[in-house]
Amino acid sequence: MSLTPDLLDDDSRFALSHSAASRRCTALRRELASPELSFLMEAHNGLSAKLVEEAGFPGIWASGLAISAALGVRDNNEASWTQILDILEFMADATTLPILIDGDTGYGNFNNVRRLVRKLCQRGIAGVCIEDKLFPKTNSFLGEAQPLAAIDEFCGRIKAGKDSQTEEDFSLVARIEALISGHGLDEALRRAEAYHAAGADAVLIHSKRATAGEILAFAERWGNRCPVVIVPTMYYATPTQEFREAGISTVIWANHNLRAAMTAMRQTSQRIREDESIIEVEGRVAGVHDIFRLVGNGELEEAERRYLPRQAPIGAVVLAASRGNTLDSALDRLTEDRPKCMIDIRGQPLLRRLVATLNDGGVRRVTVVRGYRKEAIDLPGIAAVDNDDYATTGEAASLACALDRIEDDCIIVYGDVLFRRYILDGLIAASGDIVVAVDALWEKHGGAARVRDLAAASRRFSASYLEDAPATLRAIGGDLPQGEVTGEFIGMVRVNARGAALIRAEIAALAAEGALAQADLPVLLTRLAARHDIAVHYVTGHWLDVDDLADLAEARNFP
Ligand code: SPV
Ligand code: MG
Repeated sequence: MSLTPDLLDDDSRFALSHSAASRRCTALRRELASPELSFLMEAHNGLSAKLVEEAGFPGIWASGLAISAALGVRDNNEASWTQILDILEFMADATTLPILIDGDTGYGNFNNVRRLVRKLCQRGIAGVCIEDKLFPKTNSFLGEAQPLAAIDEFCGRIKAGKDSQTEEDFSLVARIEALISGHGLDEALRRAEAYHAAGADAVLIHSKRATAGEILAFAERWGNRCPVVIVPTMYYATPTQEFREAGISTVIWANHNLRAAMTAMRQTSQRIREDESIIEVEGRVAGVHDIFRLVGNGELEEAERRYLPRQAPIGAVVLAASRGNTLDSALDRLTEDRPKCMIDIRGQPLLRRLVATLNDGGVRRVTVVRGYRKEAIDLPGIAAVDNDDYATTGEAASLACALDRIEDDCIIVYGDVLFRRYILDGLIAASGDIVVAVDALWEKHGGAARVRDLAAASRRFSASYLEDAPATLRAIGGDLPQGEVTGEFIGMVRVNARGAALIRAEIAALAAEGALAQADLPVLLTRLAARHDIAVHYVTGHWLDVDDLADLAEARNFP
């Protein structure tokens, strides 16, 4: 079994994270010490750190210039050392690679270096590079003859850093700026000797010349007394093989991710600004799913499965294949070019409102069965299946088209219904394999001419707090004897996995009898009620279906 940090007690967790930090320190130390030429690649935040790892580099250079620039400030210690530390924490969390941080001058004297090194070890940073200049520093490629630190003072910083590391293999790289500041090779070698003697694990010899002559000369005279690190930003044309042959330990590609990002962002911004469109750049930029993959959304989904309370995913099948019942010619005209579910209700198609209520209630996978004017049903976030025989078939046949969508908990609902969210919540929470929503206040709802799916149940609605006897369905239909009617079916059903199986079987039976085409949802439910318990969930208003202009007006006032 592999141990994950969450399963461990505090001591073990400390040991584990401690060993992860140790592993990174050891990995960087190995890269520095190995006779092979190694490469560290610049990163300036968590994302670029991930990309460096993805590219296969063995380690990261957390460049002061790049981190500062990414923060929009100068490479002059304008970002505080703790702000840099925060960025480093994101970078360390984002990768498993060892990180060598560009620690500038150590942000002060020996005392600042001590605290810096302790904090770096705590955060799993594998090494620090400090340069023999004075705080606040200036980037090496700016100006001439920048003042250098006195050798003994800088050696104190090195010793203080090495004495403060809490990870055995933490590395301190001493950076020599003598060549940059115009002091020549002898001074560079004198400093290298002193820094090595003070305990530096490697020296970084920096140069701003366009050719590698002085670097190669340094390497030759230094004779590998300790590993040599270089930064060929300015002498970039030198073949890498020459560094290898010179016995260089590590090459730092110091700022190329930041510069590449600048070029890409500049071009992209300009293009979008000019085009007032993103169509041209779409194929040239990383896809959003690339982002999700890189930052590990897959792991989060897995963790959600492990840690969040289990909720069966709830789907919905919306029956919207027919043109829809209309009781007046005005509504007829509105449905000439679209099905009723696409009629506008205060700036939004009715179906969009219905889907929004479903989504708000946690119903995510919504499938709409289309038929009449199917091209008009074109909403984001829904799946569509088509009943192309919509003109000669009814709701049961439409439902049959979506049978593979009815699994686990699922709402089956007419496409021209609106209801308050709590009705959906209640239906989802109600127990029963198949539960139908029935309005007990049906007589108050709509005019006498309304076409109703009346329902008869084993008991009437009760407003009593104590009433908890289950109500089961006897039948749904337009012609039930008046005395038996206990409410009006509102066109919403909830099924669970067993209920879905019952519906599938009943649809198969209807098909076998040649009765599927003509069957509507009330017929299907009434047949099921004859042999199984279909639960009735009573509601009291707060829903409507759109059958005439009055309904439409009411719908337009619906919250
Ligand atoms: C950095 O990347 O911040 C460096 C290297 O220190 S350089 O910019 O070349 O000085
Ligand atoms: Mg720097």
